[in-house]
Amino acid sequence: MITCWPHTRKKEIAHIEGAAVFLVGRIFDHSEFALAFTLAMTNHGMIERLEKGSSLMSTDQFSNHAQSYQDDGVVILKQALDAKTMGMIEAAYAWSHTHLSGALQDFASDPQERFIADTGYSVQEAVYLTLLRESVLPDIVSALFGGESDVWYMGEQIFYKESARGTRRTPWHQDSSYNNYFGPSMAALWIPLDPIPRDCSFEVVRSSHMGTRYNGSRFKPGDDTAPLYPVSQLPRLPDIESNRDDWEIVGDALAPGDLMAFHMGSLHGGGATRPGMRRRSLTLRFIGDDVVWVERSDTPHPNSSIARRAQARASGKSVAGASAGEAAPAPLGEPLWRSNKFLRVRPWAA
Ligand SMILES: O=C(O)CCC(=O)C(=O)O
Repeated sequence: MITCWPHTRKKEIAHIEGAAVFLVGRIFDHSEFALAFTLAMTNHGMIERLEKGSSLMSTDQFSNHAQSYQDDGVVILKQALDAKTMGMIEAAYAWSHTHLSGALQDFASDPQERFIADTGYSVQEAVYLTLLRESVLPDIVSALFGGESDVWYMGEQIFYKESARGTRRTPWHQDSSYNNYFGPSMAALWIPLDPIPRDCSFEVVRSSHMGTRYNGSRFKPGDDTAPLYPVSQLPRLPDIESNRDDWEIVGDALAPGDLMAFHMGSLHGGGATRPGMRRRSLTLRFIGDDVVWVERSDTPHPNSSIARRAQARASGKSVAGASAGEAAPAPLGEPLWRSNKFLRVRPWAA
């Protein structure tokens, strides 16, 4: 039997809010395995604001978000990071931006636009080691996972957008379409390094981590839903941007010190930037002990960033993890952490 997590259009979400739903099962492309998930009985608030000027959130405060994180696949944490942590984040971002890798993705839609993303797994670099060992970020992830699981680091991604005329949107997509692992305990921390107005901010479709998994976007200028996999059973991404009212979109104006945590199966995208504006963000990805290798055998479009990433890896360049179109380093269904390929960050693997 195949049981899917519920679809995530607004009207359908209304059916699951306020009710306890026990769901077993999940399709991971061609493979299937069971997951158990209990959804909240309460109609929860997703965004909790701290008083401006208050000190760091305590671990308890992060734990208070665990249920809404599991239900919604996203939480916004305002002023969760102090100046010291932001200094560590700035240092890590600066290192990545000055050491662009073979996995560099250029998404600019015209020559004047600067819109790049770069992905790495830089645990050999002091700035990343310090950030992972000493900052509160892995503790936030541990709390959002419910405090029971160890936490492993999967790699970082920087985004940089700047143009005199403004940059295009980051197309809606799910990270899970690009990777060959999945499970309940997955978290990406999206951390802005510049103040970001609401219309330029990062956005996530609420509870979409429990819905359909779509074909990826290959970020083609002028066609945001152009499929990553030309031949695939995964349905083409819906045109969320043209039908925003049909989707429960979570986002807010953000400032340094804020962050958004999202499940890597969530539909997410990023606003266009305004003329002259610079928007820098760092995404850090983590998993818990219930994340397993899944099949992702579709062949990515040759003119896609994911294909270029695979080529970079094949030519010996350091590129994070394993991704779509590449063989999993361990048997399907096996927890990732057993591969010993990823740094355990909580408890710290001294
Ligand atoms: O910053 C953005 O606009 C998009 C970020 C994103 O897609 C990610 O962090 O996975």
